[in-house]
Amino acid sequence: MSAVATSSLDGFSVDAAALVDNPRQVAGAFRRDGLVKVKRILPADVAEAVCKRVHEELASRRAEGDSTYFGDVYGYEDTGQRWDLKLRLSSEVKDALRILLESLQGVLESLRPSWQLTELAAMCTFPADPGQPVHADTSHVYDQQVVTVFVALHDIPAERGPTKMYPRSHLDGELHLGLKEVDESCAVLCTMECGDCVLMDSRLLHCGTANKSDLHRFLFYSSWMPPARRSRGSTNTLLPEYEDRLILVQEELQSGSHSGNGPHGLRWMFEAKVPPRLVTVMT
Ligand SMILES: O=C(O)CCC(=O)C(=O)O
Ligand SMILES: [Fe+2]
Repeated sequence: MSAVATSSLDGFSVDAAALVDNPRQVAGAFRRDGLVKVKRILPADVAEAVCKRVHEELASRRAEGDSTYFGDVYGYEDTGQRWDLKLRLSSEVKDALRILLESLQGVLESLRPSWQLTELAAMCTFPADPGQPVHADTSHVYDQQVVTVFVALHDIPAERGPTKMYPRSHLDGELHLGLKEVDESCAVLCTMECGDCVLMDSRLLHCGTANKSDLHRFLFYSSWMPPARRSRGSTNTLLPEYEDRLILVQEELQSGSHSGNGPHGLRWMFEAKVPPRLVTVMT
């Protein structure tokens, strides 16, 4: 990590309750800054269950040696300290997604009317991972907004390799074209407690920092893009069976039904476009 002081993440943070009470305001801040940290969006036991699942899947996928289950993270898998593990929709992952989407639906709705799952994975680092170069996951010129939700599956203090982000860099053409350098004094280190998350616009400049601790660092992440558009770049860490299948749509409530909780009487569904149906994820 750079010796230059980083800015505080506090100015980009909200409590989970604010997402439900003021979704448009949070969406506005996200549009402007390219990131929002949400404190305690997942209960610790739900995050810990996903963490356990990631440990198990990572061990078995590595033993199998099948690269289908791993995303491309700048070749760091070669050193064995960084693994981008594609996840199945196990019961632990579904529980976590359902709770995340319940809180996030108002913000997502404020940004766009519908979304499609484009990544579902865990970014895992181990002690001595050197960290990544600063990058954007998608192009600010060619790609539409993709929202990535990074969830801490345990506490992530500075030495355990949190993600570093550069607020407002997602819309800065000169930065993206390499016409100027990132300003380290504006960077924020996304330290988190178990169950916190950071929403990131995938065009934002960011990097995983070095894991200087003697512990693993696991981030559970999902990314959402406008439906039926292929994203490019590294934003496609998704098992093939889920590609182009899982969408979030607004549905008019049946008259007399009061079960929906989105604004304007709309309700978010998580459904498969083709069988098998996975509506149960959101219900
Ligand atoms: O490890 C992290 O914190 C971020 C990972 C990342 O940005 C990537 O692999 O594209
Ligand atoms: Fe990235």
